[in-house]
Amino acid sequence: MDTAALLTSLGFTPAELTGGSLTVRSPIDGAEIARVHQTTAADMPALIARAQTAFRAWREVPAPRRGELVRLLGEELRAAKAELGALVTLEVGKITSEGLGEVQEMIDICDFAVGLSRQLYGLTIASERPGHRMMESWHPTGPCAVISAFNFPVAVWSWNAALALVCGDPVIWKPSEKTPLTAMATMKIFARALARFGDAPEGLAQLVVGGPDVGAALVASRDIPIVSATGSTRMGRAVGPKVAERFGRSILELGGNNAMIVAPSADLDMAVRAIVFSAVGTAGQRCTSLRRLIAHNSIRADLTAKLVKAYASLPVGDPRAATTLVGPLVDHAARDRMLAALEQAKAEGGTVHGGRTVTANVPQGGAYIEPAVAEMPAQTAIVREETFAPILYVLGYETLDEAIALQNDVPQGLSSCIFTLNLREAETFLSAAGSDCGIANVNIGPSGAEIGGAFGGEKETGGGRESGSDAWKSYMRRQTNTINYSAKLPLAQGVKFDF
Ligand code: UN1
Repeated sequence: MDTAALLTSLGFTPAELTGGSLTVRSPIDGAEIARVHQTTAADMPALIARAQTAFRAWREVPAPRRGELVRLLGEELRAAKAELGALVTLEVGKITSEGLGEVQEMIDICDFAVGLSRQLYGLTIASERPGHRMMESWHPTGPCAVISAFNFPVAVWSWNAALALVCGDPVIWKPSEKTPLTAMATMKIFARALARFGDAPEGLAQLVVGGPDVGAALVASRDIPIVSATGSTRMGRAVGPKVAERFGRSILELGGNNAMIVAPSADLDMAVRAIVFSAVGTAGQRCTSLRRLIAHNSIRADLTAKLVKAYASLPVGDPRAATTLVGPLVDHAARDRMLAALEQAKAEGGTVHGGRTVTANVPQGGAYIEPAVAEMPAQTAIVREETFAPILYVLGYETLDEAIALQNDVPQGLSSCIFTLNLREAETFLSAAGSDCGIANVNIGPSGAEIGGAFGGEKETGGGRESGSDAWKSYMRRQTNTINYSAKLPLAQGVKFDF
C-alpha cells in the first residue's frame, strides 16, 4: 500500500495532512509525509478545562462500564492493526514485525485493563477499636497527561490511557513532534470505540500536537494531577521538579543503559540470539535496548567473535521489506550522535566493529547505519551514557560480584539480565544485592517486556511504573476509611478525652 492509500485507510482527510506548520518526515527516506496543524499554548486552558469536565462525569461511571470502552478500543485496534502498524513503520522506521508488535502491545494492555476494571481492589484492615472497620477505597484522581517519545509512538499512550480510563481519569496526550500521525490515527481508532460506547463525556481522550510550550502547559497545570512522561533523563529533570512543585504526581520513564551479564555456564548460542535482538532490534532505539555486554573473561573473545559474525549478516535497509532486520535511525542527527559516540569510544581505548554509514541498497535520504560492537577496556564515560542507537559496548569480568558492580555502576536503572545455567548466580543477580534495575531477567534479553509486569526503572530512569501488576494505583487516589458501627466513641491509641 502506498503512503496516500495507507493514510486514507486510516481515515485521514487531506485537510489534516496539509497546510500545518509541523512537517512530518519518514525516517525511511526523509520524504515529507504531511504538514500537520499544531496546538498552541493559547488552546491549552480550554483543553484542560474540557478534561476536568469530562473527569467529573467519568469518575461516576462504574469502573466495569469504563472497562467496556477500553474493551471496544481493543477491538478497534485489532481491526486496524495492519494499518496502524504500517504507519508506525512509516513514521518511525521500525521493521514491519516490530510495528505490528507495537500495536499488539496496545491490544494486550487493553485486555489487561478490561480485567482490571473489575479488580480495582482495596484492602480491609483490622481496626484496633471494637465495633470499627477500616478499609481502603481507590478513587479516580483526575486528568492524566501523557508525554510520549518517538520510539514507541503509540504503545506508551495505550499503557497509560487504558489504565487511566478504567481508573476514571481522562487523558491528554502530547506525542513526540516526530510522530504526530500515529497519534492522530490512534485518536481516530479511539473515536470509533467511543461512538460504539455511546455516552462517554466529550474530552475524555484529547491530543495536543505541538512543541515544548504545550507540554509545559500540561506540566504546570494544577488541573492535571498526573503527568506520565517518557523520554530522556534531561526531559525528566525538567518535568519532575515542576510537577513536584505543585504536588502533582509524575510517572517518569526515562533513559536506560541496560546490560547483560554472560556467565561461563551460559548457553552461548541462545545468548547471541538474545543479544542481537535486544541490541539491534528497533535499531537500538528502545529504552530497553541492550547497550552493555558484561562477558566473563573466559568466554568474552569467543562471544565477541560470534557477535561480530552475526552482525555482519544483518540485513540493513528499508524497514518495509520482509527480510530487513535493521531499519533506519529516526533521523540524521541520531546517526551523527551514534558516529560521535563511536569516535569517543575509540578515543577511550575501544575497538569498534561495524558502525559505518550504509548508503548502498537502502532508500536514499534515510539514516542507515551498521549496528556496532565496541570492545572497551573499562566502563568509560561513553559507556555510562545512553546513546539512542545500536551500539553494544563489551566489557569483561572475573567474578560475579565484579560483574554486578559494573552492571549497577551507571546512572540509569531500567532493565538488566544475566545468562547463566548456574542457579546460585541467577538468584544472586535477582537478590537484594544483585541488579538495581526495575527489570531483571534470567536467560532472556533486557528488551521486549510483556505488559503484564510493571514497567519502569530506578535512579535516572525516574522511578515510574506503568503497564501491568499494580501500576494502576498511580492513576488513582487512595482513601483510608474508618467506619464506627458501635454506639461508643473509643479513641485510637487509648487516648482519653472525656468531658
Ligand atoms: C520504550 O522503549 O519506551 O520492553 C518501551 C520493551 C517494550 C517497551 C519499550 N515492551 O522493549
